[in-house]
Amino acid sequence: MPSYTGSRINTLEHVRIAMAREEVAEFTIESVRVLDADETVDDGLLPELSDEALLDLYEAMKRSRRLDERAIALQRRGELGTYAPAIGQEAAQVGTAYAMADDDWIVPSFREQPALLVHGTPPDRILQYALGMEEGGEIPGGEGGLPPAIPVGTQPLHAAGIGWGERLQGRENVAVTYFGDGATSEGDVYEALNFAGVYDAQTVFVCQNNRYAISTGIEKQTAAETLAQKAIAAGIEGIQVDGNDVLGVYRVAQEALDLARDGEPVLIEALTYRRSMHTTSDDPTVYREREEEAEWEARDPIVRFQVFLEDRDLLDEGTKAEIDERIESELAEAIDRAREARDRVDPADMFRFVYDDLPPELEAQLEAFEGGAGGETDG
Ligand SMILES: Cc1ncc(C[n+]2csc(CCOP(=O)(O)OP(=O)(O)O)c2C)c(N)n1
Repeated sequence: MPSYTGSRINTLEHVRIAMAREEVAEFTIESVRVLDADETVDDGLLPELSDEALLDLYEAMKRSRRLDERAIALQRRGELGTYAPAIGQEAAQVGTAYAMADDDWIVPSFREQPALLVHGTPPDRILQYALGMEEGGEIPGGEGGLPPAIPVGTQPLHAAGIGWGERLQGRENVAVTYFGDGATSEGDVYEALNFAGVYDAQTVFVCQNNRYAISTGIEKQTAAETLAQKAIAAGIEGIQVDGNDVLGVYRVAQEALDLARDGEPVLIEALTYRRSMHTTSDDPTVYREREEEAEWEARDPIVRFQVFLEDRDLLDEGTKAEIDERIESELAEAIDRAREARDRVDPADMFRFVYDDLPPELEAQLEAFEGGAGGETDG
């Protein structure tokens, strides 16, 4: 009778060796990259995209980057609430969203500016969301997407349900949902993958492994080698892609969307890096090294793609300036529209639509607010 202390491990190993075992399942996870950080291109994998489409991808990434930069500045001036920049993650999102059809569903978390812009949400809506306005969560046209989800890991379940609903209705649309590496530690994400597998949901799960969940590094998130392999237990396809390579991401997303339209859900792990703060309330300098940030700056998805376009004579100084000017004027107009929308809102609305009868403490806050106390309540 083996004792439980000291000899436990040996005993288990002994049992393993003694058992006759049969291999019942085997799997591999593949990783895709078309455009390397050193600008090597795998021509065989290049997606079929016109020159115009390639420039579109570039402009979409730059538009999102500039929106983030302007939003951070607005937040610092006290004009916006908390804002979560996607700086560094543009390729992972633009590449996937660009492969979607207009009437596919986008099911975002809270850092999805690049994907939302590509899927047709105007920048002023995104700013309105950060202004605390419910209209900011609307998808233009009223369908084809859900508002941002702040509770981590919840929205993949919604996407699995939507993807199943599309299948039940005999339609071809796919639900594409975005979440982070941290979200994969939430049970909801496994439930979503599992449900999608069982019910052949028309869903693509895009996990942006940006290496951080606020200050928690990826090494504390999982003992698994990849996040893509989390698909295996759910019986669905899992694939990894260099998330800073917009061409690779687009290529993988195209295939994933095709599979999902046929009722085969896919989990994509896009390897990327959150180059900026978690949100405007965060200071990454307290938990990560400058050297690490510098390494990823060199792998920036926009710079990498810009060099590719320049090498192929698709982008010169004139075109770059045109793109920058267009983005600046679009964003200036969007900021004006967001400010106008904000000025039309009565801030006391926040007290009006949750309760039929306001609880006493909120009643007191409302009175203080309307009495011009400027929010100085004890709530
Ligand atoms: C259920 C839940 N727990 C905790 C939080 C607080 N929180 C907000 S973002 C975040 C980290 C999310 O990390 P990840 O999923 O990797 O996404 P990323 O922020 O990197 O895009 C946490 C813990 C939350 N919003 N919801």
